[in-house]
Amino acid sequence: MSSPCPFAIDPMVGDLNGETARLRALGPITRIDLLGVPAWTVTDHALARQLTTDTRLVKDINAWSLYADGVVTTQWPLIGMVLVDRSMFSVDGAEHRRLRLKTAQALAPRRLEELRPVIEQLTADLLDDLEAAGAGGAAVDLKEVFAYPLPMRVVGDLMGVAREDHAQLLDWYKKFFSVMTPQDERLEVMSGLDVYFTDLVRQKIADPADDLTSAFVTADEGGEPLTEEEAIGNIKALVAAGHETTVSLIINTVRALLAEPEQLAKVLAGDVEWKQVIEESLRWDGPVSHLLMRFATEDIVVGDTVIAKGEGVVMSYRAVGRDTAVHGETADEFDVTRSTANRHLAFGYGPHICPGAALSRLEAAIALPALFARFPQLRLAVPDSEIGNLPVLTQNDLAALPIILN
Ligand code: PLO
Repeated sequence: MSSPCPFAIDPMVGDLNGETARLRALGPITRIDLLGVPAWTVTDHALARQLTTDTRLVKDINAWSLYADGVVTTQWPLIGMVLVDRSMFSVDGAEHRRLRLKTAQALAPRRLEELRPVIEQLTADLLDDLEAAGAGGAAVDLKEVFAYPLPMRVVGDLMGVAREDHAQLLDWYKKFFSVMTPQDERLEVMSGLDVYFTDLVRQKIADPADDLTSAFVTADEGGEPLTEEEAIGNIKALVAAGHETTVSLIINTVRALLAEPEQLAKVLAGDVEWKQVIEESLRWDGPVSHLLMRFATEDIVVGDTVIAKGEGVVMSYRAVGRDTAVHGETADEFDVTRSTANRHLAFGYGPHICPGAALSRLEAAIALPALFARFPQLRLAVPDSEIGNLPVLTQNDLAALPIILN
């Protein structure tokens, strides 16, 4: 591979804002080191749009030289982010459209309206739990008690995953994402998930119900049934993406507002819409720091850089959200009145753009106003500088958000 000494991404996520700034300073596309494995990463808005729509970049891991040559193996801690079943996350072109169609239909804004009362009820239940946990002015972790269970319940209901299995799934995903998990344990978690979702698919084939898993394995207006492997791959992608990211959207937004009381006041006074707040949060402190990965099927020339055939390309969406060419010189600041807020690429771009974007926006648009309506005195229980990230390299995952309710 070309230039030496790629910029090493800190697996412990000690200083996310500093890292984002340093990455951006290295230019629109730069070399990074992901736990010993080199790749390119894109930090520029225009270039991210260009490359996420470039058909010479594909998601199929077999196009990656380091994998094909046996340099990257299942011993690499991030292998689970790229070595995935055949699914809408790993396939391109016409096959990708086929694999995505049933999901796109189930997550279309009109269909999501049916979910609104369900999400409202789940939110109300969790606010009760929160009130109980924070009674008497006790500090309580908003992540653990409120934000963390909500998206899992929503995506679990959508996919037909039984409520009693959620704790097990959440525990597995925690271990899956953490770089601290020993690799043999991570591989065990991955096979646990595989067994679990294989069983789920077989059960829905035998006894279809009104959920998206059943839609995958039956013929409907979204087309013929997917194969068992495709259904399993899609479900794994949806459950992981559907719960992990929305948790961060909710708590990162709360954190940003609690750190900026004047901005919060504008929102609570109705001068700024929640919709706008959510977009600014996605831009400034979105759930995904680095999206792994696309692979070049031929040499791609980008300015004076050549992405060689077989090399991997990451999208550093956090850095992209701070692009001054799009958001101006104040791009590093959280500002709920920013006019360019909704021009972020936090959900990606191009054919693989997040199919769950509308669902996550709906969850946040229900959860956030309900939280502040119920607890108008909500405040941080620790200084903002003490809030840290989990050791998760790709995601922007707070360890906890300690708050006091009233
Ligand atoms: C999680 C493990 C699954 O077996 C495969 C999979 C598919 C979709 C990925 C997800 C994994 C990790 C989280 C990702 C999601 C798509 C969107 C989500 C990357 C690898 C984001 C953007 O965080």
